[in-house]
Amino acid sequence: MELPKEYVFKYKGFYFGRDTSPEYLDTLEDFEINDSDIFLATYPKSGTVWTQNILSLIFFEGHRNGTENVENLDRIPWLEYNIKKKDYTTLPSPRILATHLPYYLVPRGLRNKRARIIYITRNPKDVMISYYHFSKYIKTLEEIPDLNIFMERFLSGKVLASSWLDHVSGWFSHAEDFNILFLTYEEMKKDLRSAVLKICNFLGKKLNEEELDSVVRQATFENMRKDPRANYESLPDDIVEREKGSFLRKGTVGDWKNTMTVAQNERFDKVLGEKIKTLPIKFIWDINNEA
Ligand code: PPS
Repeated sequence: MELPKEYVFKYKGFYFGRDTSPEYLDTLEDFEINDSDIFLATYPKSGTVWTQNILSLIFFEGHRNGTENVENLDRIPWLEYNIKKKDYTTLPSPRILATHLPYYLVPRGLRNKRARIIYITRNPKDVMISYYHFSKYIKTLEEIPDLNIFMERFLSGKVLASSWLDHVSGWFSHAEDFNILFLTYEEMKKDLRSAVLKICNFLGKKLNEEELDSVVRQATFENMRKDPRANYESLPDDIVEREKGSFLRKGTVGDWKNTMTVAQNERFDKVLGEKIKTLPIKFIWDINNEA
């Protein structure tokens, strides 16, 4: 089954949304990489917007102290969705770009291992539930109100960004080709300060205690929700269905338990359970129960 063409198209085996084109994607292999570049790579709904804000707070003093009012979408734009048709060569250094690309479609220059990549994973049940709600909120995604149907799409990779498992296992099994730091949404949730420090260490950025406190405070779910630079609420009405949700929805670990039935959970485990165990990640499925 192929997906409706008005929402997505397939390029080199991967589903993209209509905010990009095959012609633009063709250029990305040769997208010129600077040694100072930073890429934030994720499968959708894994903590991209959160980490975008953390990186903005770490690197842009004006963002941290509130003297600059630049939205994260402009600060850290999407590589493959150049929505505002910006010239990315003019971004201030270090350039920071977000991407949902699989490892095999990123610019070739990243393989010289000088530019840095941060890859965030999240337990796939929470990813799926977050994605399910998101598809109702975003008009450019096909809305699938029935979770059973959405789950089958998700499990078979018939969604924008294709298979969660292929994305995660691809990046992990090719980690040696890149200069990459892996983090999980759940570790950020459990101890944000340590996660911010890990990011700073990886990126060679030194913050004093006060600056670190400020990053952590402004990157909490509650504070980000209130921050117009970080909450994506300025997206236009032709993209979002405001009454149906928000980008920062719940921000918790284990929300899948509130939504999936026992049967749905069993079905999920039947398809992905054994495969997940082959990944080098110890997923946390519920913040109160790490088994
Ligand atoms: S996207 O559309 O791919 O860019 O989505 P992404 O940003 O990767 O993931 C969205 C989920 O991340 C949650 N989020 C946060 N959780 C905790 N703390 C903070 N600060 C935070 N910011 C964003 C967001 O709420 C989405 O998860 P759900 O479960 O839907 O709430």
